[in-house]
Amino acid sequence: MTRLALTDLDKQACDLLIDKAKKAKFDVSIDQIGNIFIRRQGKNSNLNPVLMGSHADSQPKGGRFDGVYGVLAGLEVMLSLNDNNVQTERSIDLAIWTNEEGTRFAPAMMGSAVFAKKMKLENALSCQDNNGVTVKEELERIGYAGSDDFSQYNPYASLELHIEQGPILEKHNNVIGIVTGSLGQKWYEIEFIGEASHAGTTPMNMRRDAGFGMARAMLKLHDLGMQECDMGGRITIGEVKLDPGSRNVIPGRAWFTLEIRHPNKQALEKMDKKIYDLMHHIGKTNKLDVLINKILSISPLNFDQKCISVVREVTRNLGYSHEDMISGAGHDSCYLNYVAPASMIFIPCVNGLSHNELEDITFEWSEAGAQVLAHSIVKLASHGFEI
Ligand code: HGY
Ligand code: MN
Ligand code: MN
Repeated sequence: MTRLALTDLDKQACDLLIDKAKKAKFDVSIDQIGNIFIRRQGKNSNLNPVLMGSHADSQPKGGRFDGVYGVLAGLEVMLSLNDNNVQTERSIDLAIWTNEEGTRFAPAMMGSAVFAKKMKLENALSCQDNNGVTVKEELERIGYAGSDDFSQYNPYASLELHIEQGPILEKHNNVIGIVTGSLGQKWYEIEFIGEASHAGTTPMNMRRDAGFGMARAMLKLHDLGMQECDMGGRITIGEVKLDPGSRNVIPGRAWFTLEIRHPNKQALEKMDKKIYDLMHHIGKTNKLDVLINKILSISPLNFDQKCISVVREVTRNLGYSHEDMISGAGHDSCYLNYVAPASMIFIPCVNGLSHNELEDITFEWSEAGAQVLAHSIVKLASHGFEI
């Protein structure tokens, strides 16, 4: 699956979802960053709606369930309420957040960040992909540059159903993860700048080799990640570019992405400081300039206790095995958590694998997640329920 944000495949998926929603007579709105809101009307339109949501975009060579499972389950919940003539007090909304993965256009969770006013719309619209194409140009090209104003939209509560993308639930033989919080994360783009020159004529001690500078940095960053391993810290380098990128030219520039994650805010800040110190030390000792651009910073967070208790009570009543857990992955709910009582529901994935074509779930897990989402959202939307 390679359904990158704002590509024709992303458009195709969203067109399909909107078509299903319109056939079921749900209202559909699209905001200026392309977030899609599908509404199933409740009895009392004066009350704030309850919100489900997730994303449709995937990683390159990613899985078929990350994000889109939560969207399809949300739509299935709304269609099942129609089939059973269930009228809820509050309207029920389903959001499809633009560019959750942040792989084509960094940073991640862009649509929900703009919605939660944690990223300026104009900054998001000006983000470029590797070919210099902007978010704005692509939204216009695929017809998702919406104009519906959601700046005053105030969800009563928000739930997101998602695959865990990790090994814990399957290992513990539990079907439902009651998600109580999420790791914090920071994203950087780092570049070492040396001097391109001939691979054959330049003696080793006269080089300013950005490539080997980056290699030294990568090893030191790996050590930093391993030091934090037992405390739940993580460090990943996902993309690397050498310039000019020729096998017989000493790289003059070496650019790479770096992301760090940690459950503890202080530890995350300490890792952040160590990264700057390390990179500048490597630059100095290897006669290289260093550019560090931090493009995302989200603190570790706790989801809303009331939302969590609704999910836990529903899961217990439905008899599904479950456990509390924090999310290693970032999700749109991390931003929703700033603007509404929010929490998440996880189901396992086979061998804990995600962001990989082998990502898979069982029908039983899929159904359990959808049932917990359905009963939780109906409870939150019911008459007299106070969060
Ligand atoms: O990277 C993440 O945590 C998410 O999958 N976008
Ligand atoms: Mn996801
Ligand atoms: Mn993902």
